Amino acid sequence: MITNLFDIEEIKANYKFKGEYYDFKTLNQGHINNTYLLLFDYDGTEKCYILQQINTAVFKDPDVLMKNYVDVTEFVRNKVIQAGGNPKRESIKVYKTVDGKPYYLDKNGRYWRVINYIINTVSYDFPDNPDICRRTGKTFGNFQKLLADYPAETLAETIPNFHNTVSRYADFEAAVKADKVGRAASVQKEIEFVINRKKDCSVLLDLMEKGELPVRVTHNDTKLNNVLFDKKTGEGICVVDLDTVMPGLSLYDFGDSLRFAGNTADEDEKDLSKVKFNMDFYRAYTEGYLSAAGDSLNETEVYYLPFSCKLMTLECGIRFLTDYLNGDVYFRISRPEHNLDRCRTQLKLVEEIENLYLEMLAATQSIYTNLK
Ligand code: GN1
Ligand code: MG
Repeated sequence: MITNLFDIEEIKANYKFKGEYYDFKTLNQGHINNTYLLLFDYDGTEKCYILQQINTAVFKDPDVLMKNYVDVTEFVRNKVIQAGGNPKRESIKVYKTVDGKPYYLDKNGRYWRVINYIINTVSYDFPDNPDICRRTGKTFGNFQKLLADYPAETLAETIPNFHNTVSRYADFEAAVKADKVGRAASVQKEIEFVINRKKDCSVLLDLMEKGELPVRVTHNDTKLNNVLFDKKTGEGICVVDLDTVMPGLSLYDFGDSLRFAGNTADEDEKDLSKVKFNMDFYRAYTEGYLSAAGDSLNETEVYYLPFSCKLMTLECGIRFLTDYLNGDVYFRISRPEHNLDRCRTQLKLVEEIENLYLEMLAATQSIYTNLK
């Protein structure tokens, strides 16, 4: 069967799948890669694989990307084995092609990878209760710890300057100036909002330069739906979407995660009155995160946890606005003003975080002190 999405015969000929292929489902949760679930009948039982098309407009060097991806997933797998866990459920495995490659380049020049599908798990697009946040914080805290002794120098930057907020700001300024698709005049309010917060963009990088914030190996895309929870136990068992694992700051992961999990509304909600920052979710996430990673963080990292929520939300708002100004060339959109709607929720959330800032600082310090 040839769908316009992929040619299953070509994919099948290049991988050693178990069983007879019978169908696929589209699993497009993210804004970047295209993801499908391939279904096979293996002697009467269903066997599933994940097929992903790598977005080469975003990840420009698939060889570098897949080297990182394989190295990181194997590192995680070995750690899981060492800790007596179940690598099939707690780590990602990259299936090699018949010629032993970690990806398949199809006849149309598209890059594909096949990874394991972890059954009996659930992921969330919205945290229904603080406990989900606590478990997410714990899972990302553990992930941070697990990568603590990863040899960072062997890791390439799959997207250079990914969370470099100074360079994100410069890209935004350039997009405003170029005004490629003539949208700048209609988003003056959003542009002003960002310009007024230019100073925030250099705070963490300055601390990094001074050696007060250590460079670590981080995930860099810690959205709630990048954690798989065990259906039975409810525990976070596997962190997915590892394309952006690179050297970074722990605060990038913490802030980015709460940008998403702390928002009471969807990332693309049009009704901004629904967009609030949920302090109960913040407290629960922070408890989970610090219980897992707290003893490996320094005091500056802990002090800047609330600020990182503001900064990473601002960064994401800047990225959506920049993409809107550039004519929607980066994030997948499903309606004309999608990136603008996303940008607006993020900027509203920045304001909410600013208003709660002192409360967040106090909560963080008290959680940290209680854990010590
Ligand atoms: C993208 O692919 P996805 O949806 O997990 C983006 C993140 C953004 C996020 C915003 C490689 O993540 O950086 O925070 O959208 N990933 C990349 O929802 O740019
Ligand atoms: Mg994702």
